[in-house]
Amino acid sequence: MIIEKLENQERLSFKEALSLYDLDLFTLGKYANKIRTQIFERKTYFNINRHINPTNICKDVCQFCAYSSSRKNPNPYTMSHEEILQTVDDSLKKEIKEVHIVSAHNPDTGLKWYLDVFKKIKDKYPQLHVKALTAAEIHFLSTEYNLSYEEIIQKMIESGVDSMPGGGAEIFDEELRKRICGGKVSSQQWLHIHKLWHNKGKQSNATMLFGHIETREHRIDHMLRLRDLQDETHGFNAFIPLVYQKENNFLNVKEYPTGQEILKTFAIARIVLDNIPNLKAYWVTSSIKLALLAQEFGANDLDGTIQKESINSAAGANSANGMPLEQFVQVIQNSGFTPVERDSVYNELKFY
Ligand code: V47
Repeated sequence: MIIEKLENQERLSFKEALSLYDLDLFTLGKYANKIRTQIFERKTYFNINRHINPTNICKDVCQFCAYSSSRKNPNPYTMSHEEILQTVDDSLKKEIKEVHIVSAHNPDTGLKWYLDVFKKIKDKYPQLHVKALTAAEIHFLSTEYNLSYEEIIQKMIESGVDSMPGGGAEIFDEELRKRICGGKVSSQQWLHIHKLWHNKGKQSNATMLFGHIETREHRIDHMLRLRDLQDETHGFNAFIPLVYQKENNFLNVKEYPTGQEILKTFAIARIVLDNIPNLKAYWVTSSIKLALLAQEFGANDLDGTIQKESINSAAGANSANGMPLEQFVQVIQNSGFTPVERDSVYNELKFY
């Protein structure tokens, strides 16, 4: 019986995990929250960070993407290193501890443009954590410049990249992946790149894009592939379910997933991913209100203040300017949780 397994916190099979969706929301929430509370009590983690998206010119075509300039967004741009450094400089006034740098796959900039900026940031601000280059970008750089994944990873480490973000995972099912983002990094390659990164003793995150044309089966399959890799490497810090935003792209999805479906997916992730410690409700895609509610359904992390966000706001999310620190702390407190500022690898820095 599934309830017995939940009571005993036993590991679930594919079929059992899928059957969790048939439970009512509160039963599911009760078990997810029990696990969350055992590990984190009422603490909710966040960091003071800055997202930078240095170019939107992309040789790949993802149906869900509204950010790429080759799609419906007509404003191509590429930032110079000086502009990126100036952005970091400005953000430091707001006491950021992390820069999260993710770009499109721009074939015109050259490899140095992608990599040298990390070294420049690190030389100038050695205390800053650089989270940069998704597995999709690493695959792009590897094919574009005829280098192995290992070589790109070595260059990232030499340039000062501290950790890898979880982007580009989308949905691992190969058939579906072909339909929504055929041509870019495959599921196998995405997982392999993270494994290579973990084998260097480094940490990363993992995302899942849901609420578009995937099924519940696809989501469970996605989570189980991550659970398998995590058993091997233990390198994933956080799992981040990204709620699909439907504006300005080419994936014709009329309906938005319900709040219930989103919360169930968070709760199931907390239960199924028994080896990934942190479950991040990325408020940018779930909305802040649902992210705060997700704290009761297994989520223990709300990402951060962000300051500026281009990828999801291009697709309709209300996140273009991030959220001021005071407000961020206050909404977490008002929702009955204790905001805890963390660093990028989940050391606790400050309790509010
Ligand atoms: O990989 C693109 C997604 C991701 C849409 O590692 C969309 O801490 C929703 O990966 N609707 C980039 N999502 C963001 C990302 C991320 C965010 C926060 C924290 C971390 C982390 C990683 O955004 C892309 C893609 O999966 N995305 N378009 C869309 N229409």
